[in-house]
Amino acid sequence: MKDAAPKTIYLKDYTPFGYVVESVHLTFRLAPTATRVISRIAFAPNPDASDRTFFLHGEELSLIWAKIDGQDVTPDLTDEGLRCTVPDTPFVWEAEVEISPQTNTALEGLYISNGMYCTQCEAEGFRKITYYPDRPDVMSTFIVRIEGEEKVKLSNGNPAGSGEGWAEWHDPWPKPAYLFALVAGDLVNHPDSFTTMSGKQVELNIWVRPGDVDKCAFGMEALKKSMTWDEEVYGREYDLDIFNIVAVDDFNMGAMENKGLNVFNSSCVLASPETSTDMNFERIEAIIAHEYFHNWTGNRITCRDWFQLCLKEGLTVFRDAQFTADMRSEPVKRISDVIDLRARQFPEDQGPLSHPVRPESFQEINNFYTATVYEKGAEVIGMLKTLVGDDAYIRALDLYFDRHDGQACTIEDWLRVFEDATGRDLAQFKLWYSQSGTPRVAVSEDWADGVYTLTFKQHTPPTPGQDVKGPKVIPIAVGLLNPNGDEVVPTQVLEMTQAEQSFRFDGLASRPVPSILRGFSAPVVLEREVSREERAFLLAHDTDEFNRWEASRNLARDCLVTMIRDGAGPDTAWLDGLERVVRDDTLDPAFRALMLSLPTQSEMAQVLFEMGSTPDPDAIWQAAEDLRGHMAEAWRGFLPELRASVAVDAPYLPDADQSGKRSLGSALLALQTRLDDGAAAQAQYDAADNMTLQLSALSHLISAGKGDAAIKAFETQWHHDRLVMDKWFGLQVGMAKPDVAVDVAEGLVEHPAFDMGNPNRFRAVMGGFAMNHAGFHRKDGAGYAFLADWLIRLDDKNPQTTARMCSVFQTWKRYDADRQALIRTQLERIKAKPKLSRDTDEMVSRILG
Ligand code: TYR
Repeated sequence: MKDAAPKTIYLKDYTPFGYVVESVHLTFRLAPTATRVISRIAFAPNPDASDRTFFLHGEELSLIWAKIDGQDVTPDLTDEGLRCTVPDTPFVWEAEVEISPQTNTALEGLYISNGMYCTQCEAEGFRKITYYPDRPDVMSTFIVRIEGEEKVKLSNGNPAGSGEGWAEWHDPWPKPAYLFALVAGDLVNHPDSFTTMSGKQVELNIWVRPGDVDKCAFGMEALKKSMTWDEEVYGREYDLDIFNIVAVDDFNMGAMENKGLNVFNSSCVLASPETSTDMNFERIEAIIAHEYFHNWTGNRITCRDWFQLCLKEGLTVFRDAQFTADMRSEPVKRISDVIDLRARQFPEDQGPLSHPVRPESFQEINNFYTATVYEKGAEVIGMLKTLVGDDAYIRALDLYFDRHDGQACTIEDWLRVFEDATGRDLAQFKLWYSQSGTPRVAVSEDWADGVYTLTFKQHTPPTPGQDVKGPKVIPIAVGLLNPNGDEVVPTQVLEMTQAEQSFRFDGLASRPVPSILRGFSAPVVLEREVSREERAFLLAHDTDEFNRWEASRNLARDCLVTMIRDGAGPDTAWLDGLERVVRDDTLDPAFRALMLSLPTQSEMAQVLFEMGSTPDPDAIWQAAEDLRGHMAEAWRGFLPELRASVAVDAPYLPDADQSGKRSLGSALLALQTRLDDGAAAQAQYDAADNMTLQLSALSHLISAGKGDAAIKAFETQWHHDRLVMDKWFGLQVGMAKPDVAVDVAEGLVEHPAFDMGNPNRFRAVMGGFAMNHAGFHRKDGAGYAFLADWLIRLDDKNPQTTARMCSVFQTWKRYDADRQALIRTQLERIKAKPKLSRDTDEMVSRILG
């Protein structure tokens, strides 16, 4: 809790800790409100450090006693830790503390979720467990003894014995404290095993509450696929005898890569066809892979300090995206990732929360687990791979693992392996890590005497704390088509390094049509005057699926803009082109479904804002409605038949093929619902034997205003299942008509199953509400006030989730003066809350600017 002025921590101030930790021995005596933690830690002076201050982090701990080399000591205690005089030779620190997992609602450190003990230590939760140098560059082996009556008691590493009321674990791999984990409870497991590439047997387990054991099989398969993939693609083998995954109901994030003991938000691991959608399955597969891949990129090689977070997260997101592309469809994965990047990272990078992929300062590190660090961090690695080529990328990664195994590293270390493996100078490329903001790249072209020239100008607008930016290295993948639609220059990567730069193409028979930024080869905004005809041409002919999709997306944006601003009718030429793609059964249904998904209302608000118009959320909503209505009418003749042609009549599988068909079917059903008063959606709802079909029908019924019966039926069917009920909460408020969204949200928080202490439930309602663009931005400000009330309420209990949710206000400067004033009032009201957490205080202050 903030008492004094919040303290800012700077990257430039890094110094190593004065001591190395040679071993850690922990004993836990579990009790809900009085758990005892006894630590024995061997320290030695660190020859690489000059400052010998002995400071151990510790928060919300009651110190019972402390000893150095067996002698009682009395350290100086503060709210943040302790200081003590210590010998200048190796010594053993011992201490006993008491903590209260039962009352830990912040879900950091050791807490109890649904009767089960679990921990979350990243980034700085270990200091709520015992006194320790809680920083990622202090690494040690751990021996952990757990005492308690719980049937199952787990920690990191390999099992090292157990008996009545105790279990011991040894982790032989040195690790920072943020990777520590402990779980204890009456859990059951879904067991399996894996033989690694060198023939070692690894025991695998997914641990869950007794009722959930039938929802583990998919996660287990995903784990084994991930293990195989990391061996085959990166040559990385697993390094312990056992790998445990635990599902936890109350969790602030998605999942956590603790060494040998991954802890998952139950929504990110439990799956069954009846309770999970295709999207859930795909996400679970990706998150299991992500956490597993961290074993090498994060655990074996970790971060020197939290400014280097992207070193493990950007790389691991990049790796999990490669994995998903290999398991499913590469273009579909790429398009979906770009949709997500634009929806979450672009607004961040273009607003008051903008920060570099490697930030240079923070007050609360929890606030920097962002789309910029994760997703833009992954884009930066994708660009690096594009620039050096696939073979050199693998050589650089091999060097990275060889050189840095067992170390806590920096972005400088990371870039140096690429420089050493390729001979390239990456000094300019490094700007991607230090400069915030989304670069804008303007394109112009010239055609004369058989020479075609593309000229690019790059510019990155100012962002908080960074007024002037230098030009970055931007890989621009380009292909050229001739007027017949044949590709005359296949994809090549233009390497832009200057503020303005031209590239020539000789020997062309006629003026080509360019396909620029294929595969979204860099996270930039392309600025180019393109006629509708040219976009329609690319929609019909581009060989790059991403750019084919992009052409249609741009046509959709243009169409919506003219409808909103000029009251024009829809662009029927684009719709004809779109119809051809949607009906082309040689194309992957998943791709066709993506072609059908329209820009979100929030995306349209950003588009209008960038064009210099003030977005009106009601007008945006209306235009999207009109456009969908028009599409439904225009396609009335073939909708039912096309939908029937992609119906799956085989037992449910969550694979790319079936889920692509269901996704296209759902997009078509959305349109059909506008024509038949919900009859087809209700029929799908009634017949559904899997959650994907059931939920898509429910969502279309709700948005048509015909959902009342299905909402009731759904609740009756699923009231016992927390994860399914999260969907029920989120969908009702997310799909509600804008004029009733606030009322729906107010009703849902009165529901007996609304539980603000459970982050999934809180996010389902509040996140779902904020996604309801026009509902949230209701003109009278009722939406803003509602959300602010709940953020104020949650802050005392769970600062991390509160702070994260504040980011829904980050785009506030897009809107009209009245709405801005209403939002400002709410932000100031949050800011004025007594005892506001450091997390929320930092977020609100940055958003206010
Ligand atoms: N390191 C985790 C991941 O991305 C994310 C995480 C971060 C989880 C902080 C929890 C947390 O408190 O895989």
